[in-house]
Amino acid sequence: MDCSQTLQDKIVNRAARVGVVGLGYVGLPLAVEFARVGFQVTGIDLNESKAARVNAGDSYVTDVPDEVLKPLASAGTLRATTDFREIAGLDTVNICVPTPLRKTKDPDMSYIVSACQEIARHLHPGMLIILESTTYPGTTDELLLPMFESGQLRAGKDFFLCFSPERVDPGNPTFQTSNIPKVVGGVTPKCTEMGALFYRQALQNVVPVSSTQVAEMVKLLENTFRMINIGMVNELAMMCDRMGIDVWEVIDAAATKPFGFMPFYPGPGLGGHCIPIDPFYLSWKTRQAGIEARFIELAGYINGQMPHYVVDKIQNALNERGKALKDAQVHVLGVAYKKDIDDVRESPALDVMHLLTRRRAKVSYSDPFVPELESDSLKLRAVPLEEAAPEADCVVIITNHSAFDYGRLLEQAQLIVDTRNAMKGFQSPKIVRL
Ligand code: SAJ
Repeated sequence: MDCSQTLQDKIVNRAARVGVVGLGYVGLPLAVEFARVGFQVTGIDLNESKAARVNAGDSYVTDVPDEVLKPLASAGTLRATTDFREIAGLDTVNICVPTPLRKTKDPDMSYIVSACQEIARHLHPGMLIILESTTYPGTTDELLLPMFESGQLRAGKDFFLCFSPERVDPGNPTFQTSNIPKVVGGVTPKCTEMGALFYRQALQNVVPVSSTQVAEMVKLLENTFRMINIGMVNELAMMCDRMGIDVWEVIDAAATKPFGFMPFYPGPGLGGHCIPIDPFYLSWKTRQAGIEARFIELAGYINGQMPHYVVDKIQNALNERGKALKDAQVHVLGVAYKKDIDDVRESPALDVMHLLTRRRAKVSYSDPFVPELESDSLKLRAVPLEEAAPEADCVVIITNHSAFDYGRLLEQAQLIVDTRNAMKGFQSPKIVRL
């Protein structure tokens, strides 16, 4: 029997030994989904403490509650290790490692390359390998395939290679890994079939596409779409501000259009490890092909300007009240990159806090999800809002967590700069909106 039939049987019978490399906010939920439907899953991560916490059933990913992880860890259906040699005993491997940008805005492929070097070392006939990390179109065929075909094994015959974009929306109460449609494209049609068969065992809706490039590009379209529209609405906010028009009212009224419109909202800048970053994987690749991705560059510039715009707004608001920004006590409300999560990666709050410090303001913060914060010269512990609000010359709302009591804030604060329209419904001369 050829190895594809063997692998298909193992997948359908749940006998395939599943591996996930990278146990972050993408990898851990994925590993859990396959363990929940009865696969023996091995998570592989460089980080000893992550592996130990998974094996103890102690989740560090908001979307994976302990009560879900613990039974799987105790039963041994999901176990974690730092030992890449375990790949030799696996039938499938999903690669869910970070794809950051270098300072030069070029893709940093080092995590993918080192994971694939380990996989190539232990590659054996009958394996299915799927890259999930967001990357430029062509990565799977141009970078991974040669690494895996360096020996005698050939894709589509001896092993199967696909790309499938991760679409995790951290903190989304409705859409989680199991019910988010899963796009998958293979190096060959047989690879696509194998990848789709694999995902169908644990996920509700699988969307096969004709190639790895299409699957890679799908993800970049999705996130570039968001980044550019956020940039456009940030620019609109600056226009409306200059013309004395309430941009929030404009957007809410435009959103009544039942077709052909999707609301995006201005904010203090673009945070997270995807939206501010992924589009630059696309612009980097298109530049190699001699095409300038001007929309991406422009939106990147505008979104990058928003922290400066917010600090100017704080300075002007203090000015109008006869206070200088220098030596003013500015309290930041919410430092995570978006509401109701604990992740501060690329958070615009960090940029705002650095800029305030550079302009000699005294900075403190409250965030129920982030007890302490360390970023370059910033080293702060969260302060309860009840304590900080009455003492601050200005409170700036950067992340509109649901847990904050905005009515109480209005009673206590002298001045509120609101970058998220969190004070919607309150009218007061104390409130300055984007
Ligand atoms: N933001 C705005 N205005 C908006 C929407 C978002 O300023 O109208 C800001 C947010 O505050 C945040 C950043 O943009 O700082 C990113 O927000 P996000 O809602 O895109 O959240 P992410 O990056 O956690 O998740 C996104 C996913 N979100 C949605 O589809 C709603 C999705 O695009 C991807 O699955 C995910 O990135 C990813 O991993 O690629």
